[in-house]
Amino acid sequence: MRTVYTDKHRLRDAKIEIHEGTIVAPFECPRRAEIILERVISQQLGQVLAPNAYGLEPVLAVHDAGFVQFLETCASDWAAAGFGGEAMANCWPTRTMNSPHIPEMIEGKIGYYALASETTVSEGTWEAALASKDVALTATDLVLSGERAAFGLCRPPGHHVAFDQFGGYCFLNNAAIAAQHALTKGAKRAAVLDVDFHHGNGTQHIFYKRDDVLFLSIHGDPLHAFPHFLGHAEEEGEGAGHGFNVNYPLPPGTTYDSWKAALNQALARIEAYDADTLIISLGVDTFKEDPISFFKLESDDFTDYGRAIAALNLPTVFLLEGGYAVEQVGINAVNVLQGFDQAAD
Ligand code: OKP
Ligand code: ZN
Repeated sequence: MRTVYTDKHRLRDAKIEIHEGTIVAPFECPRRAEIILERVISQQLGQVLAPNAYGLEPVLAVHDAGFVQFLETCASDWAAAGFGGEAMANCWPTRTMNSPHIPEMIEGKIGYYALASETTVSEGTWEAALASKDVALTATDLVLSGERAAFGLCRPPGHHVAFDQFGGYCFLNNAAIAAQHALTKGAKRAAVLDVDFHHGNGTQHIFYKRDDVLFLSIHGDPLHAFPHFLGHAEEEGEGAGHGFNVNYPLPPGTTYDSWKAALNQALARIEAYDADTLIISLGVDTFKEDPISFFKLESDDFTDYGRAIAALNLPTVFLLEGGYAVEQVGINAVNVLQGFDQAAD
């Protein structure tokens, strides 16, 4: 399959992350994408092409305009306020402080639009996020125009971003933007299958009341893992969307056997839904050596589940999400894609 990539991802190059009580270099770093690109090339997965520019229309189809405006000016507003370092939230409208007012001061505003504090907004972040959604949309258009599958090598990732909140290393929800784009272009039933270690809370939130996007996520139980507050099995969708949100939370130490059992259930649900377009939120932080996750997948397991996904026989868009065992993310991500290509007709 073909890969969509641009080195504009490098513009997202934050220097700090708050992690377990200390300030560390971000796990979500430019090297991740470069290693995956190197592996795509060395394995001759297929042609690598640059993204087209889509502008903001497909973004505003799933995200709040005020939120998008905030992201665009956040880093410069932070600097203009005289603050140093990178923009970060330290105060939120929590359960006891609900009000319709959006703060004007950047310190309050970033708290309003953030769902976590580990992720700073650095200079260049917005341009990188825009390029990342262009990668996702270009890969989606390859599939909509008849290719069996495509790989959007997105960076920064996207699945934690809700209608109007960013966090978890993500700024725009690439998978949600791609799914909505497919529907806008004529698809009737899109499925988003999120195999990243972390629950795709943002994608769930965006499509929670809808039945034209089936969302399924296999992830570390939120009682034990980020994003901590969403991703439980009883979250099944609301209104018309009831039954179209499916979560498979799994416990610490989960190995491939039980992970694959959840995947098989998810694949059966996608078949029953009769999806016409499949988007995979492809995080490879399920790997046993991932530094921030607790599943135990081996590199060969990624190949195996790539084959299983191909057996659905659906036009399939793979979009990169997480994966932080930097030296192995290339092998693991490309294993999924090669497994898929082996089994695809
Ligand atoms: C992004 B993606 C580490 C806790 C984790 C944020 C994790 C974001 C993961 N201190 N904090 O889903 O891979
Ligand atoms: Zn993740």
